[in-house]
Amino acid sequence: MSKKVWNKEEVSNIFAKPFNDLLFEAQSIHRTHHNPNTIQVSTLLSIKTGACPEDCAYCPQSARYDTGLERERLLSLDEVRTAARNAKQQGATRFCMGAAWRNPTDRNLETVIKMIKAVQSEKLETCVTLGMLTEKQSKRLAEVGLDYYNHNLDTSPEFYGDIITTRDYQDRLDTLKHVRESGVNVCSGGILGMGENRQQRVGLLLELANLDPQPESVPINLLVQIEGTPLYGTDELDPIEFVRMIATTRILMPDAYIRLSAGRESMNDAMQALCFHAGANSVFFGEKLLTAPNPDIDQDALLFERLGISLEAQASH
Ligand code: SAM
Ligand code: DTB
Ligand code: SF4
Repeated sequence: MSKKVWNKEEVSNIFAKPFNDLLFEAQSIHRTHHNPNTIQVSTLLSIKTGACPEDCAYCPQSARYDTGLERERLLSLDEVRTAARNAKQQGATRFCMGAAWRNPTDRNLETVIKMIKAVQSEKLETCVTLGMLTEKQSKRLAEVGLDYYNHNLDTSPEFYGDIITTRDYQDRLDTLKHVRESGVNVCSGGILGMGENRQQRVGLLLELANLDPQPESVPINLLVQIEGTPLYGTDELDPIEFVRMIATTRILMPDAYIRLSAGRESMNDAMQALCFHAGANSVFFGEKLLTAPNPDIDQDALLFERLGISLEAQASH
């Protein structure tokens, strides 16, 4: 069967449905493809922080903005191992390592591969986000058994140039193609609350949903506003609009894990509960994302208990 190709009008119509219809449809699809009462948990670790040459207007790690962030050297294998053990103990099934690079050098990649192997031996799924990858680098990651590569499209092609000028949309699509063709699972999503309009949110979803095959994992981030970045002071997004985004993502990509990613610190419990009802079924666990704060584990555990949500079982490999 050939894959459905979504068009702008169809996606806009779903996004704009009456809220109750939208949530009902999203929840109905969600429960035919996933257990509605479990959530997958990943933990993030920044293995190389700050001093990034790129100019992503949201990012505290860009060298171009004074955000007060300390530049850090690449973490040691021991530091990675300790963090992975903690994550596992706290219930994470996947460990995601991020580096503030435009792209890794081949030498960087070999260092990260040692880290991936250390995480694998803790019996966790592995994910890395290192910037752009060549075809050869993707194959190398596939060879060592990396489970997921995260590379976000971030926003629609139309709005992209307002946010990043140091690499273009096609570069991102090329990296995703290399990852897909190498056999590593694709994790790709975007950020809301950057001053984009509804059509631009639809534009991001259109790009993601029309990837063939669709990403296995789709992180939807709410901008964490960091003082010193160009997007600091952007008007806050209407929470209802954010929930609509999650529901539309679920309808368009029924099999994907949809991760309620950055920005949970600024959401109240009711908004997060609505996001889970709309089809989000993954979060980042732990006090820190890469550099920005995240709810603490106890607070999340309490929320999940109140919602009757349990954590997806840890991988047996
Ligand atoms: N440097 C690599 C890259 O950009 O591909 C990997 C790390 S980068 C920090 C990973 C993702 O984090 C970005 O693509 C963006 O979607 C997200 N991100 C960064 N800063 C953010 C912020 N302030 N709020 C929300 N999401 C953010
Ligand atoms: C993603 O979409 N969100 C995560 C992960 N992929 C790498 C990163 C969020 C970063 C938030 C800002 C910070 O912690 O510096
Ligand atoms: Fe660098 Fe990634 Fe931040 Fe962009 S999002 S400035 S590439 S660390």
